[in-house]
Amino acid sequence: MPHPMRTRSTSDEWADRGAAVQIQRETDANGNVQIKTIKKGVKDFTFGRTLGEGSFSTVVAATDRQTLREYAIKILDKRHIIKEKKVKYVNVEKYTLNRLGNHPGIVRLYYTFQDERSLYFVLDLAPKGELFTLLKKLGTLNVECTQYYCAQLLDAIEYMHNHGVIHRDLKPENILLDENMRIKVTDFGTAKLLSLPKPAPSADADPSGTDASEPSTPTSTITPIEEERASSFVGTAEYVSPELLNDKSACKASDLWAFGCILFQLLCGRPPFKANNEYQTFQKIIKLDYTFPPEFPPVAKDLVANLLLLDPSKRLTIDQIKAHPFFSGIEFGLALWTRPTPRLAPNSSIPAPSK
Ligand code: CKG
Repeated sequence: MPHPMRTRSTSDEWADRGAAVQIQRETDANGNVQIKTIKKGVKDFTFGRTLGEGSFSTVVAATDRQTLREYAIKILDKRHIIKEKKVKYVNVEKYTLNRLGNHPGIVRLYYTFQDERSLYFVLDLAPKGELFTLLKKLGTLNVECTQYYCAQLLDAIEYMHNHGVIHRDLKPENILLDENMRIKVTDFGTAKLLSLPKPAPSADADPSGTDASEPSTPTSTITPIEEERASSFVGTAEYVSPELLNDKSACKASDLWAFGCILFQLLCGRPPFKANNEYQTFQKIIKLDYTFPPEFPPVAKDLVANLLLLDPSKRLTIDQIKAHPFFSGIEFGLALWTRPTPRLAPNSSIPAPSK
């Protein structure tokens, strides 16, 4: 006989069961710590315009009814994900976003909840859209703007890598802009999660030593995902690294290859490797077949040339990139996220590609 509760499964009941719970500590005027439990579900948001659509998800702008704060909510179709065997990918995205919750240049995950049909990821809204759209509008970016956006991107990549995440699909379409025109990296659906070294036990640590946001046995749970994905193409043709094409393996330096492609593209309006179809683009990548326009700034040329190297171990490291003359005068760290955004302007010495 079916359990009486299970036959009574209404949408409302689901919205409650699937609500996300966030514990917030607040200190009152007397210095006493108050523990507040915040429960969020579908009913707490007003859903607005669609920002993007993928094969398994739709991203919409939404407003928290109580605080009036705006978010982007990614709505994933549970039946479709299960049917297409993509459950692991959704989990990887959630674990990754949970790991990367505290960087100004990375879209932050605030809550996840579900109802009968869908999973919901409540994320930072980046209201100014894609860096790619800005680039299309201006044609190219001048050196000052390129330095600014590339320094922010490098800072975000460093944070990801330090937290055991390889993005694997960095491209201008996945770099969004917040209300101050600063970057927010998004789309961790194809990220690779690396096992993190176990932190040394501290006095206030959870005695179980586990992180509720990730499986408690990272090696057994995460490794099969890495192996399985290493054998299939991940990423976007123009930014994919030669090691992924040749050995089907991605490493941290693969994100720095994509970084080099993006730097090139911001300055001259087109990616370094582009052909009429994916196959020809891949051929160009594995042959390192690209050229700089004659007007390309020599100092940027030196940086790109030392990133677009077939052997990932020969590419500059993040510390070497920061110390490169292209970034001279740039203060990395928090200052990058508080300094004013430069006036957005194209690179007048490089002709914009024809539209
Ligand atoms: O996670 C995602 N797949 C995702 C997110 C995260 N997709 N989008 C929509 C855009 C992604 C890049 N390509 C175009 C669609 C988002 C997203 N978008 C925005 N803010 C936050 C997120 C969270 N903002 C946009 C504003 C204007 C146009 C497009 C996006």
